[in-house]
Amino acid sequence: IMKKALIFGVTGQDGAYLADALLKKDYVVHGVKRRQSSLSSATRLDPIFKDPIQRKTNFTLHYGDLTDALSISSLVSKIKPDEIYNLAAQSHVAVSFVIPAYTAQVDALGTSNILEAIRMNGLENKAKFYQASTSELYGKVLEVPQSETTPFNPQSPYSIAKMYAFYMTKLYREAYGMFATNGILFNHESPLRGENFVTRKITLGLSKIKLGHEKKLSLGNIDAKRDWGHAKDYVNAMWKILQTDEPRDYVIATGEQYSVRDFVEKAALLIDLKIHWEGEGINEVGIDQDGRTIIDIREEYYRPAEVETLLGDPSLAKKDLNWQSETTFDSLVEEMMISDLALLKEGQMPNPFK
Ligand code: NAP
Ligand code: F7E
Repeated sequence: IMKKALIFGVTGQDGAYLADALLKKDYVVHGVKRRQSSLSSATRLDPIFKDPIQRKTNFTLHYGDLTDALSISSLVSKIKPDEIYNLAAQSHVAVSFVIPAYTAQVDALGTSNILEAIRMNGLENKAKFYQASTSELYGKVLEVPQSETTPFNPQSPYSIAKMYAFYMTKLYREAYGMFATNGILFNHESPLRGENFVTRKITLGLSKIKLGHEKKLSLGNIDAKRDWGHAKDYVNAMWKILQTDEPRDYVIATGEQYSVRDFVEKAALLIDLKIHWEGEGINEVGIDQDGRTIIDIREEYYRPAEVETLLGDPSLAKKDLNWQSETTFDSLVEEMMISDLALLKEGQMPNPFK
């Protein structure tokens, strides 16, 4: 019989890649989307629903919201899933400083709502639970590189809400014997990345400059360093984490680090823009070979507290899960640039799931 998965946050970047991956593994997939004013809020799922030979018959969307405990409980009791993936969140770190309480409602209490729904419906021994934890938990890092044993030191309302969710997941594993696990995922990107995260902002912004739609791209702290992988590889790790014999938490990362500045330079070179930098701090600018200022720095994109550097140690995942990041930094940047250029030129991006 086919396994049933329930994905919260199915309309997001990871939700779309995970739905596609599970359908390809012959799962019956149920996804939860929230009510939005626009009917096109599930556009990341279009390639799945539009594919004629696709697995769409095994794919159902339901309305629900993480802040509505009964809506979650009723979905869990109706579907009785074998695997539950909680990818739903207010996931933007900078925005979490503006709406901290809402971020906690969704990212912290929302997770508690799912865990309770599993328990109260008597599914502790049936439904495996995956929680989307994050490298942001390490925050102002206390050890380099960061592994499963590195202490947390969160620096944002987002990461503090996620810390509650991390420990609730661990608690339900230890207190109730549930198969409940955290993937501590470092940044992962793709053509489907939200447009206000820095990588996508860069590939979209540079594409607009290249095509003459815009003159400049404004950024914040370009010296921040991240360990960037590809969402496609990372959703595979989520699935693997739920296929082990013993539930435990795993760091998922590439083990390599680049700065935002590196990302900008690499992406620009792919469209024949060679950037050099002048000035310092918020007065720094990026100038191309024709002397045009195409990058500037704005205070508004700095955060009240910054996470300067993140670098993961994925060796436990390699050992236990036989998982490792497959996509190089260069090919990640290239795929995102090609996709955004196509999107702006032709009104459509290449199918990201091919
Ligand atoms: P994303 O693109 O922002 O997607 C978030 C998803 O959560 C969307 O489907 C969103 O729905 C949904 N959502 C938000 N509030 C909700 C609510 N109240 N009820 C139900 N659903 C709600 O995030 P992502 O990049 O795919 O990341 C997936 C998860 O992993 C998130 O929990 C994120 O915090 C975490 N994470 C991400 C990274 C990364 O680098 N991408 C790294 C570590 C951890 P709408 O489409 O309606 O907005
Ligand atoms: O920022 C700097 C910014 O917003 C990366 C989320 O998926 O990954 C993500 O969080 C860095 C930061 O991602 C701009 O200050 C400079 O240092 O792309 P980001 P994030 O904050 O690392 C973690 C793992 C998650 O869990 C989160 O859900 O880039 N930066 N200039 C900028 N960032 C943005 N967004 N915009 C700028 O203009």
